Amino acid sequence: MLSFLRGIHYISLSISFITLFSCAKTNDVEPIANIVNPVDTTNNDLDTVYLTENISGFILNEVLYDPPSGIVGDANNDGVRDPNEDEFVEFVNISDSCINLSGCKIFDTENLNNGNANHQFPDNTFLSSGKSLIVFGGGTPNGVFGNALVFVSSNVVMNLNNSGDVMTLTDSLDNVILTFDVEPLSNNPNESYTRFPDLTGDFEQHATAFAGVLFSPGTRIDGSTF
Ligand SMILES: [Ca+2]
Ligand SMILES: [Ca+2]
Ligand SMILES: [Ca+2]
Ligand SMILES: [Ca+2]
Repeated sequence: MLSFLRGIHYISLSISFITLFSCAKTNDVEPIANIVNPVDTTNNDLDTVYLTENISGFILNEVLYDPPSGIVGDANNDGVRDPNEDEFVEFVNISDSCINLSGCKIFDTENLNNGNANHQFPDNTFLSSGKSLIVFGGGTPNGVFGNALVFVSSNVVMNLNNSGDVMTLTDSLDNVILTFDVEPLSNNPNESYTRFPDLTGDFEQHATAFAGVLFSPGTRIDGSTF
């Protein structure tokens, strides 16, 4: 475990240099030598921080665990509707910092129990303040998606069971950052659940929130960019 932490420490120091270039507006990189507890203490709104339990403002805004039937369910826009590949989760960085997601992981219940992440964000994954990020279950996403950072699940499809499942996001040290429980909403909606209003509201079915539109990966419910 100690050697593992040393490895993380080494990687974090390496990334700190890259950070300066990946978030162009960064002029005050939060000291990350204290990787176990890297609280954002800077005030200039332009720093870069790791996603940890101590960072607020990383919002889960939309979840499509039940892609609609037929080609309208082709959420990743690769020409094929697939019940697992077209699943997605959408996050938005509403903090005033650039967030480093390197090494953060996404699990469904089954894989949380066996310790194998469905998705792990690669090194040098930085989400700028105000920007969105989506992770599709799989496939070959095709489109702009509101200029979001776009990923496909790196290890295995997310497989968020319509009948009940929990999506868990952890930081790079395996601390749980947030969870989304499908169970209270497990009504096979054939559309996504989105916060309504975006970012601040409770989760509602997307077509109810906005005039029959079934999902909006990377954008606000009305298709505009974050
Ligand atoms: Ca599903
Ligand atoms: Ca597709
Ligand atoms: Ca599952
Ligand atoms: Ca959306």
